[in-house]
Amino acid sequence: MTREENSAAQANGTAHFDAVIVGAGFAGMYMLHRLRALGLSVRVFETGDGVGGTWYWNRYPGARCDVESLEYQYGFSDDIQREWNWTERYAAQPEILRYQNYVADKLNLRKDIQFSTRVTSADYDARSGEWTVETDRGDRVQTRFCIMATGCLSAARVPDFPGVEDFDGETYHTGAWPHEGVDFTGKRVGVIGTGSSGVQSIPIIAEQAKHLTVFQRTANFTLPAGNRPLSKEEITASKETLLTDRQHARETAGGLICFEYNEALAEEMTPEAREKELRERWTQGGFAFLGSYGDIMATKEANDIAADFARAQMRSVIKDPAIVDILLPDDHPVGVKRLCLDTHYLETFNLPHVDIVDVRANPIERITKSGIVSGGREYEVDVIVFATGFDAMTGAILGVDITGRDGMKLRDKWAAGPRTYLGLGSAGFPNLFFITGPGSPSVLSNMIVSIEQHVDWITDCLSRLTSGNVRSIEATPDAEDEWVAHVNELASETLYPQANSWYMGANIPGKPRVFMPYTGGVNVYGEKLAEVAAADYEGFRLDA
Ligand code: NA7
Repeated sequence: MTREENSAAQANGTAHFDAVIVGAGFAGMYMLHRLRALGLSVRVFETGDGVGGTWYWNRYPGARCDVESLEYQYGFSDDIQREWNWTERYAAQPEILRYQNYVADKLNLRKDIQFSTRVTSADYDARSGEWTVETDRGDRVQTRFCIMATGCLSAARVPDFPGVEDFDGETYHTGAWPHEGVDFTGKRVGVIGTGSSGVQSIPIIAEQAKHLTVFQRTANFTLPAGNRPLSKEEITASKETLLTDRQHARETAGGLICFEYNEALAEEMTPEAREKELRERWTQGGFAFLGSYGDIMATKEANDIAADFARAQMRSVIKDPAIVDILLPDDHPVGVKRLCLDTHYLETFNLPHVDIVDVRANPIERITKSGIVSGGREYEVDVIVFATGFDAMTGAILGVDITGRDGMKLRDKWAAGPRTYLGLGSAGFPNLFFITGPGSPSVLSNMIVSIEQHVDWITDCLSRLTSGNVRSIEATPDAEDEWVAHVNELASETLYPQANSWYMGANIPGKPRVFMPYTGGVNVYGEKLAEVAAADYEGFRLDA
């Protein structure tokens, strides 16, 4: 926009920025920091009244990251990593949110963030090459670059149960938890959902509730988190190596260095060696288990060995054989739905005041004034907790009405599933970027590593555009088609598509079944990003 156009826009009440960022979680915060350093004018819009994204909203009891805290932190700043001390192997939500607020203070980020504001639409005007962004607060701003830092698990979703509005008691969703907390003391509680949020919150809710009924649709593999306080020695040692560790993490498939993948194939190992590997990794806790041998996610036979081992461990904790039958997963390979890290989850079902209802066998029919009906029986409760997950990966992006070139709606373009080039951009939507978008490693990796990878790439790209007199960048349809096909092909070589997971959009009735993340690994993906940039953004069209 020329100076004259900018003045005219301001006279019309339309502010202009070089870049608008949607969302102030880990991605939006770092993106803002990098773009300000480039000298760009930036405005961040954030729905919450504080920074944090996922960690701002998910305040349910027991909320904790399933990636170790020493790896789940920014790696771009030596100062930040030296000043901040984590206390536990896996950080709890309040500690992560404190960290994000500390970073926001340190980098003075808030002055460019408009809180309590939801972006409602973004429209591209090909003539001016500008996006017009509107919000639910009546803002209307123009920007050259629009960056969706909206997160992969941020559109919380309550299933469309008939009668849900008739319920007389309290209802909560784990992903939009009240800031003042919830006291379950003396109450009959129903929790619907047994993904990570259910698995983390159920043991703590059970400590307070008079009675707890858990409604489970899919039995999940849970394995011990092995959480513990971090020692002073571990913290000190991590500070010496964090920046090199982060580089090292980018060279791994998962963006993690807390464990290594065993490359030997299951059939190349003796049964004793496999058992030893599985047991050690199970005891270590966390996702190391999935690295027990090289083909665990590739063949059913190899996966079955690990799944049987996991079921045996789980079975040993549960006392009642009838509950074993409900809690043990048997309809999907281990690891193809997100593994849930367990802290006293399975033991909770040994308590006399905790019941589990199999809603796969008896689906929830309706919610009444006083409870939940499944299998023709009403379970009376005072409180319902929906731990029912998110419209993952695309929900928050498509929650904004995005219109690109020639009036094309992103919602229409993605009606049969998301289409991106590299998970970063989509043909027909110039200068629009997604951070950790569908088609990138995102949720299959350490999110902070993937966020930094994308933010660094976008920053270099914008630097190239603004200094090189390039007005716009846009994925070409051919490059996008090839990338979508490549992502699908890689996924089809794994066991991932064999489960009804949110990775596949399968948790939302009517959502297209497409495996959304890139399974090739952060390392391979990073090489591709670097090649594309080195070839002057090959696969993108640059217009002067
Ligand atoms: P998830 O993992 O999507 O879990 C949601 C749970 O809710 C899961 O058990 C679902 O069963 C269940 N669900 C969803 N809809 C229904 C209906 N209609 N009836 C019964 N049960 C239902 O979300 P979380 O918040 O736990 O975790 C999200 C991610 O955050 C997690 O993977 C980590 O990466 C961190 P389903 O399995 O679909 O049969």
